[in-house]
Amino acid sequence: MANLVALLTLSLVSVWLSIRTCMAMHAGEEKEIYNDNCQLYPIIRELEAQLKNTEKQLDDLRAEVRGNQVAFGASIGNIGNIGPFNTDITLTYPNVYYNTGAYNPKTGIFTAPVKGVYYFSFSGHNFSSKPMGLRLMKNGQSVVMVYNHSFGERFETATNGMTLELTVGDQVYMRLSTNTWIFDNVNNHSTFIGHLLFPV
Ligand SMILES: *[C@@H]1O[C@H](CO)[C@@H](O)[C@H](O)[C@H]1NC(C)=O
Ligand SMILES: *[C@@H]1O[C@H](CO)[C@@H](O)[C@H](O)[C@H]1NC(C)=O
Ligand SMILES: CC(=O)N[C@H]1CO[C@H](CO)[C@@H](O)[C@@H]1O
Repeated sequence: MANLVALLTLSLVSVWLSIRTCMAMHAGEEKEIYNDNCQLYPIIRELEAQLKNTEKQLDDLRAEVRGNQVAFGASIGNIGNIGPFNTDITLTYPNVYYNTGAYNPKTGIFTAPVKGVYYFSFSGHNFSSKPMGLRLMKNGQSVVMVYNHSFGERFETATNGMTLELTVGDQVYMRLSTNTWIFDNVNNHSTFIGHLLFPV
């Protein structure tokens, strides 16, 4: 759509330029000739008004496109173990790599600013002596999860993700399951990301 407006602007500018050229060519001539060839002042004024209007529409479009750019990516970072707790908890990922603002690093909650289709994914890391359970949540409902049973003495990373349609105000966040642990350090193994794919 922005291309279309750019094209329209370009054609208006070229018409306006050719009229200006015509006026310039006849500028020194008799008034009648000038009138014959270039009775164009009203047209120019009209075109200028249209051009201004087009510029305004272009600015509005730019603002709309900016509003439709939504993305964040964060990790738990250098915190160590989280859990186990005797209830599910919402995880926070305070180490923000990028955030258009819809993700709150203090609460760990992403709030959809526009209606659209979004993609979320997460990864969780731990030493597999104890289980790790992670759920991707939408408004209190579990969407997808990973759950790892304890498997002995080795490090494991589990990931999952999903495409979701959200309306304005929908909340997406991560929950750590009861009696499970998650771990992260300076290597940023445990991450949570989300992108708007397209508005609907
Ligand atoms: C997670 O990894 C840390 C560091 O290795 C370890 O201390 C902790 O016990 C692990 N947690 C689980 C649930 O395995
Ligand atoms: C993890 O994130 C921190 C903070 O952004 C950064 O300083 C560090 O280099 C990252 N670690 C890795 C392994 O990329
Ligand atoms: C961290 C952890 O518990 N990892 C385990 C996840 O589940 C698979 C399949 O049961 C195991 O192979 C991993 O050790």
